[in-house]
Amino acid sequence: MDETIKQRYENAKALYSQHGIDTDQALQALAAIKISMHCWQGDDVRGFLNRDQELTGGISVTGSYPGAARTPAELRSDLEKALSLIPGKHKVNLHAIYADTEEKVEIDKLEPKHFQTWVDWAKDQGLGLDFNPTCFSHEKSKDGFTLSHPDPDIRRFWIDHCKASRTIGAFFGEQLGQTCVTNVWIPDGFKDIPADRMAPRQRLLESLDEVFAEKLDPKHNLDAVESKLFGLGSEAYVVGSHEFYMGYGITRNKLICLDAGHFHPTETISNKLSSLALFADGILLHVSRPMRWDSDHVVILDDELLDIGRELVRHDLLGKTYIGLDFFDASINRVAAWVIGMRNTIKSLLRAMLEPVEALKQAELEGDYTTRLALAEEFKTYPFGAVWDYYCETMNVPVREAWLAEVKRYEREVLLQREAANGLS
Ligand code: RNT
Ligand code: ZN
Repeated sequence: MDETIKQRYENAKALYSQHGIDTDQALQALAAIKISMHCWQGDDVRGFLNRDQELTGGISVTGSYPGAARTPAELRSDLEKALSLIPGKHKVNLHAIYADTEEKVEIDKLEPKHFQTWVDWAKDQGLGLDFNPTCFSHEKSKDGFTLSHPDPDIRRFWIDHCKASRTIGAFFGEQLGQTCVTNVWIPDGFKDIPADRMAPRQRLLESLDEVFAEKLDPKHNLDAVESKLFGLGSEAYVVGSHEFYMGYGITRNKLICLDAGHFHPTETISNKLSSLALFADGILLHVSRPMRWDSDHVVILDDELLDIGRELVRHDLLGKTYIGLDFFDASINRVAAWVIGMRNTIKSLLRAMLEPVEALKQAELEGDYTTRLALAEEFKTYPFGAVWDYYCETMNVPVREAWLAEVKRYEREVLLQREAANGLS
């Protein structure tokens, strides 16, 4: 243990304890929280099945930074590198298109065996896995509709794909002894003003009921449904809106997924948690950073991220909330993108744990809003960094920006070699 880090931590600990905040306890609680790191940051949401298909569904990745993973082995290597620079034990979130198989398999026929290598790897690494059906970047979704498609044959295809995905999720959960969250997001929507807003929603409702008809052991798999307000090419109308999935999730006992980029630009998901938690069985978060639109920027330690952390910690929602990341930036080193987003999300939780919540609530109850504001502001410059550094040191990951040198080395020795190999072929 580095003496300076330890000394700074002891000083910080004393300061926080004056407000009854136990930093040791906070760090213990923090170490128990798993964040689901999305695999798709590593290769710009391409996956390994149908690599010739373009990315569709109204989502978009910009940038051409070298070194994107091209194979499951490369992606796993990149994930391992990132995870080695992030404190704690976490989960990896896969999409169906990341199946690791030589077989030419259609996505409605995917089986657990197509993900066996991922499970073996996760076991070996001590990781949990989460899952998502991929209802985009496919011939059968190219007109923009999947589970709500007017053609029953196309609906059938996507229903079967989602069912297959749940089976795979349950397999992950059972094999790894950790619940898998299988999240359904579909792109369905209209670019321009619809004549009928109701019929697609009615069809989606029926399709989902069929997808979820089979009861699965909740210890192995939990289902989530993700809403959205608009996408590229679905500006006028998205079938699976927030209201739709609020109703669906609450009546069908599904986790409701809130993606930070899926609402109006000034609307925040942090402000929704304390409402939703009163009614929903559970919540899944897609922590993302929308800039002017659902742009999926790497999450930074901004006010909204801090507020998400606060809401989860203050209302003790961590037990019923699953935290996942969802961003894709191809303009910077992809491994660094993961490390930055994950470390920031963990920091936001720690920051929240080191706030004088009881004093703030008491001031509020007494109508003393002056104290509430003063205390909240002063705490912003408390030595949070000393506690964070100590946490990284005790968890055996690089302290402060030391991780960057490791990513740069990996870029030189591994990522840039991929480009060189590409150039030769
Ligand atoms: C799209 C949704 C969805 C996807 C991933 C790849 O707007 O946020 O979660 O980003 O499934
Ligand atoms: Zn999302």
